[in-house]
Amino acid sequence: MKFYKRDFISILIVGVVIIVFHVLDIFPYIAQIFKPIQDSVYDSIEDAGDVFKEAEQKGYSPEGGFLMLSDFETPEELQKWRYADVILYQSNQFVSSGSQSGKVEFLAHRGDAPKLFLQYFPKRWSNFVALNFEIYNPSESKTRIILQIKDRSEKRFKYDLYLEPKQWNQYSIPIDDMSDEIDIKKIVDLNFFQWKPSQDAVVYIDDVKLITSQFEDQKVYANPTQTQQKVKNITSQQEREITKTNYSQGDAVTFRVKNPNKIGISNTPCTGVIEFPSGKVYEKTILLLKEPSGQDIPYQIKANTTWNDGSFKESQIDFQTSFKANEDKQFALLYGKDLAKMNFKSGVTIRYKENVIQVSTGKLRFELSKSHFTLLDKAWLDANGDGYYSDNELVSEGEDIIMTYNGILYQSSYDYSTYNIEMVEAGPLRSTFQAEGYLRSSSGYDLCKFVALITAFAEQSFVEVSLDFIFSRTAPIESAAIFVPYSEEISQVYSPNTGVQMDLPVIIYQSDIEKSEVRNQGRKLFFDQDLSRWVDASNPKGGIMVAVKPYWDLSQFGYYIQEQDVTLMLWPPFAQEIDIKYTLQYKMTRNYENRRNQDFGRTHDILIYFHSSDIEQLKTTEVAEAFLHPVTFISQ
Ligand SMILES: [Ca+2]
Ligand SMILES: [Ca+2]
Repeated sequence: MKFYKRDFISILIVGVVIIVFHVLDIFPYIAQIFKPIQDSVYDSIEDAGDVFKEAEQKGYSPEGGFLMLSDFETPEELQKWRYADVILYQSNQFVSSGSQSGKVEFLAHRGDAPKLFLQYFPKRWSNFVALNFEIYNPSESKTRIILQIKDRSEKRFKYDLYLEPKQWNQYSIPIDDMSDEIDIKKIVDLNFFQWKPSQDAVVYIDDVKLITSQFEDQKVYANPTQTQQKVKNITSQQEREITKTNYSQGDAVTFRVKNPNKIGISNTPCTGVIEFPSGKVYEKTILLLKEPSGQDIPYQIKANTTWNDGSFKESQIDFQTSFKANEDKQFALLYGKDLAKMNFKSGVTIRYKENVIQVSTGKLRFELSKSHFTLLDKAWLDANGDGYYSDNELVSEGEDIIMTYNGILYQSSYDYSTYNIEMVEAGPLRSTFQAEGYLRSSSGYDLCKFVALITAFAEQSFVEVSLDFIFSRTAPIESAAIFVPYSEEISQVYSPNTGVQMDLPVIIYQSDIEKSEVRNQGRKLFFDQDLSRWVDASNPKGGIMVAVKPYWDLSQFGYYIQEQDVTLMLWPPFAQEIDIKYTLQYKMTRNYENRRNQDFGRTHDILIYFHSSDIEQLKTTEVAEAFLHPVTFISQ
């Protein structure tokens, strides 16, 4: 099948990129030069999978966005460093992360420059955005240390570190700044030294790492001092806004985005495709996205197609912005070398753990199981906004896709053998994972294949799930459902066209075109209109909204809500059996309003939104409508 092939190729490409970048490039290099500690850190270099897994456990976290060069946690760490007129110990006296740091004594009156060299690191730094490290100065006065980085041709990048007394000094030095002076693909020396010190000096060093654009530190950095002008505080709130707005008016692509809804929508994720002229925008070209007001806003961009010279042609851009009712806004994307780069921290954090992939958006944290598909295996909503996800903020656990055929349940959660999950897109504003497997019975029989794209957005507490069911044989299905448990007790259910329901359980069901009904406690209420494509189940403290866009052109669907779960009935059991293979062949509309992952041939787009108290349904309505009727891009 066409889709399957493309799908397979994209996974293959992602796989190859990961292997090429992380294994061929960095790992063997480290393995080769890491001789003294190779055995303890990288056990089996032959097997890429093992190395990757092993490395994840040892703090090499490409997905977390950093390569730890030295954290001083083990005695072997000291072997990573070489020193001249310096004494280096492991110490737990002042520690910035973990339980150990490196205590460094620079000895006076020996050589001109007591020096500490890092011996093992990748030479290619172009894949990273900054060198991060922290130094504690225990003395009473400011201490000066010099960071020096050399490339193969002995060119030097020097950087004065004026360490504030009695505190950790946190540095994040942009690789871009180094690239003006040295070749960042051929770094051979990284050292810290003092120049002709008049007395011995002690400092503590920790957490030396190279970070990628995916890196997000939870800690708030201390303000860099005035003298450290090149130091970029990558995690401050201001950085998320604008750092520099001085740009020379030059090349730009303008485009308009329209909100088709009769209500205003705030901070809605916008995804669209824009086209650049030939020879203008390359991977490293600095771009600034301007709101109509002139303000710079964060964006995420990738080329879908390129011109012959490799410059970006059709490119997908993601950002978030607010619209008034039916508003149509014009944006400008400026490019050119005179622009000052805008820096913003990644809003979506991804951590690979042993059994799950953990995704945090700043509002919602969820886990995707690595062993079987339970949609969001667990989800937490930071309801009190304190930046932590506490146990009592767990909102859902153990979701499932369930179909029934011949009276037997087939569930996504039963497939432990063919199931696979991959990250297919990652960025500061949006990250997407692809899961696939089979709907399987408890006795191990498969009904159909499923592919799901799960998309998370920075600072949002909703997740989009695009689903595709692939049937290789005819099977009259009795029902198809998404089961979403909610951790708190649900006390009311709202769906716009059928009103508020207080008695649970309740079935809200569209039986035919412009015919819907509400069933609870043996009663049936009929409505002469289509059931709305979203439902909210809540209590006074919070709730869960589920919305669906079915791309199969069938009128029946519904919701079944019990006290602690919401079931989205993609095909309700009250309707007749349905031959989905036939449906997928002849009853599909391919008119996708969703521009996200637009090449994906889906049967359904689903939104799961967790929220805190919203009795008026204001924000919930906004989120639902923006999902069902997303903003449209109008190119000029
Ligand atoms: Ca440490
Ligand atoms: Ca919290």
